[in-house]
Amino acid sequence: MIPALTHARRRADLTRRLGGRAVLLVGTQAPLRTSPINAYPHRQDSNFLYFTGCSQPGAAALIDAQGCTLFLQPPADDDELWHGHVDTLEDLRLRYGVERAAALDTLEQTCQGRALVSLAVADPEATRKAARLVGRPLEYGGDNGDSDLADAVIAQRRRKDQDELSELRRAAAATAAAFELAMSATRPGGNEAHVAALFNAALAARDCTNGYGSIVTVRGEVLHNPDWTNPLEAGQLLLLDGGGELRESGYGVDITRTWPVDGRFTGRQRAAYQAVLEAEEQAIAMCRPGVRYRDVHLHAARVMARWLLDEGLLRGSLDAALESHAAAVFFPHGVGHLLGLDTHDLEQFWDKASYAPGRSRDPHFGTAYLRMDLDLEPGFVFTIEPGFYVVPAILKNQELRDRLGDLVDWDKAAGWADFGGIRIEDDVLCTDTSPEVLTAATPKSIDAIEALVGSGASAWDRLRV
Ligand SMILES: [Mn+2]
Repeated sequence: MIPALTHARRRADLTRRLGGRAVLLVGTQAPLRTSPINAYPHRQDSNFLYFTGCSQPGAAALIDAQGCTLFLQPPADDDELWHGHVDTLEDLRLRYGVERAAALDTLEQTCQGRALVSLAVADPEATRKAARLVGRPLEYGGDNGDSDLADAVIAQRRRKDQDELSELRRAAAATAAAFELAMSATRPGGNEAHVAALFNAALAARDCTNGYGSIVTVRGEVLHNPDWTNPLEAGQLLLLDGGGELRESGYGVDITRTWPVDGRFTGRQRAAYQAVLEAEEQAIAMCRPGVRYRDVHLHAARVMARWLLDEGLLRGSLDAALESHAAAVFFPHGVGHLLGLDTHDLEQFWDKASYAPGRSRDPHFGTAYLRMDLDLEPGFVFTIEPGFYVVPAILKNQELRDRLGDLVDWDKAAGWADFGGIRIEDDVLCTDTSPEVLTAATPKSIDAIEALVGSGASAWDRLRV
């Protein structure tokens, strides 16, 4: 839980950064699933949570040198019948530690004639409302409004404070337990959905939701495979990319592990796993203040390229492999991204939040997907997640085949068809000295994984239909 005093300190910092300009923040509404009574679970906008801690759908906040007014939907007469105890506005004012709490229908009048800055949110209707109140268009997915406000929010949220780190550590502990349950239950038979259900159950038992749709798949080469329909068979690798998000504060982690369905890595799987693990650990060890994140990515790609050359999947010299970005054929994404209240933290501001001024995306296949290129600072939290994938769409991509030619042994790569994918992902805090791996408790070594997978099948047995 983030204390109300911390939210107050963040608001004071924001006001200071903006030279006293007044900020209007609007919260999101839950998107409807079928009708107003059947909405999707609501998750409040991350900036709104960061400055208020208030998760009430549709709330708004006015922050200026006089403090903060929260605008909230007052309870309806029959709310108590349907929802049990209902807080009064004064209860909520005290809970969130704000100077004033007011009924939502007074927002419009309060904003009238005032010079305000605001931000777009992921809910188009809420964004339209904010735009109307500040008298300017707001567009989601870039500056989102006033660029000074965006800069201030980015500067504040990018460096995690002690309260945020303790939330991330709690989410990491819950997620480690969920991975242990998922690994211990995995064995041939059943399908991906069974593992996903256990993973989610373990998170729910620890006051967490999923920060994003878990990827639970034996087709790990499909990078964002959202389905859980494949049967689990001996000899396959199962990739799980998932993270618990704390219900109250919204902080969550992002972890990937890959393990053999039958609990034993084959020779080929073991070699590939060790290469990815080596790339991941070396990349993590580099994460110190002042280091350019792109160099961390390139180093991970170098470790992978060396192994790919040893394995014969790439040909020629290491220099030629690096210069041509040939390793991206098997490691086609970036090494990671910022993490915090959002799984891809601050991604609503796109590269403004995660690329340093003057830097932009590299045009090369692979590096083009690098989501971050900042010089690391203490307090930054981000993922490190190299991988190895055998992706049919890449292997048959004629443009890549023409460009890379003999640098890739395409025939040999064809012999790896059906390998799937391996990704290993941890969440890392840059400190003044060595990096801290916030997610270190989730089993990762080959020995730990082989000891755990299939070791506790009873929950699994009951779940199988
Ligand atoms: Mn990730």
